[in-house]
This record gives sequence, C-alpha cells and structure tokens, in this order.
Amino acid sequence: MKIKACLFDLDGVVVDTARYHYIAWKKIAEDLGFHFSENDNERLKGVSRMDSLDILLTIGKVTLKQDQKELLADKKNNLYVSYISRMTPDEILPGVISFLDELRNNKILIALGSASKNAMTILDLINLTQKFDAVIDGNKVSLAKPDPEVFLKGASELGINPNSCLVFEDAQAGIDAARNAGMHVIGVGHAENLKNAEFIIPGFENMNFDRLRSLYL
Ligand code: B16
Ligand code: MG
Repeated sequence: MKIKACLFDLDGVVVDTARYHYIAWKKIAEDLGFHFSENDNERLKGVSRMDSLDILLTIGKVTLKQDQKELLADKKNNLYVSYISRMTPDEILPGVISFLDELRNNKILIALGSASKNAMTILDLINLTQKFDAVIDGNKVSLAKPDPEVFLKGASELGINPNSCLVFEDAQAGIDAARNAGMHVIGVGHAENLKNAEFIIPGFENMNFDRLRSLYL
C-alpha cells in the first residue's frame, strides 16, 4: 500500500470540540455587543486562535489594539479550557478507536496534526495519547494551516516521506495544508466544505484497514 503513516486532525476528526470553541467565541462576541452564529463559526474551523479572533472581530466590525486582542484571546481560551476540562473518552467520535487500533496492528504510523494549543490536554482527558506515535500541535508550529508546517513536522517526526502520508481533515484550511505538504488527504464531513480531498467520508464508523487498502493500493 502507498500509505505508511496516517495524520489526524483533532477537532472535528477525533473529537467534536468545535461546539466548545463556538460557545466560548459566542460569549466573547456577546460581551462585545454582537451576535455570532453557528454558521459564522464554520469559518473558524481549523483556524488558529488569533486568526479566529480576527475573523470574529471582522464579523462584528470591531477594531481593537493588539494588547486588547491578546486579553480577549486569553479570555476565550480560559472559557474553552473550562468547558473541555470535563471531557471524557465517551466524546471520541464513533469508529476512531478501532480504526487507530487497526492501523497500529498493520504497522501504519499515527500522528496528530492539530492547530490547537490544547491538543495534549484533550488527548490526555480522552485517554488517547498513547495511540499516537507523534503529536504536533499549535505549540510546535509557527505557521497556521493552510501552511503545511504542521503535517510536514508530523511526517518528519515519524520519519516518513510526505507522499506516503495520508491526512484526515474536516476543515478546508486543513485539506489545503495537506495538499501543500504533498500528502494524500481524506475529508471527514460534508463535500461542500472539503474541496480537493481525494475521498470524503462522513466519519470513521465505516472506515477500516481493508477499505483504506482498497483506496490506496
Ligand atoms: P486553540 P484542529 C483547531 O483545531 C480548531 O479547529 C480551531 O477552531 C481552533 O481555533 C484551533 O484549533 C486553535 O485552538 O485555541 O485550542 O489553540 O481542527 O486543528 O484540531
Ligand atoms: Mg479540525
């Protein structure tokens, strides 16, 4: 098979933390005096914390100085961390654990490639840290997706050539990052938000090693 390593995005692929990000950003928007809809939240998926704040402020037509933005980003993160602190392994998306186990049994290396600076906290809370051979998160990269840095660092830590890597992503910025890294990519979710993915799956419930092998002979 062409694939020697799989790299997973976190939010929207392994767990659904997007709703926690959303309620935290919504609270920030309300404090600033404007409404932030779930539809608006789609624009923040896969985007770094500071870039998310810039998008939020553009939506609310609010201009702030850098130090005020940093305070708001901290406030949002404190809210978000308080929400995720109660996460449990029950929140792992269906089919993810068995797919990770099958990959390991078939000697495919596994990495996490997430924009989140809270990725390690989440992996520990849901008891999944041990299933990854490498974890690249928002603390280890300086360039946000669609820059390929997060996935290229993952491939390098695993010691695998990018063209033998397969990325699973739920956000357009992440699909673009994987493509920019010269990797294979499967979109997780709805086709309209996942242009340029090689294949699209709704989730991992029907994903297994045999299916992977048939897609990437
Ligand atoms: P944090 P992913 C991304 O995670 C989220 O999709 C995005 O909404 C969030 O702004 C970003 O992490 C940064 O998260 O504020 O925790 O550092 O999809 O790349 O796993
Ligand atoms: Mg994501």
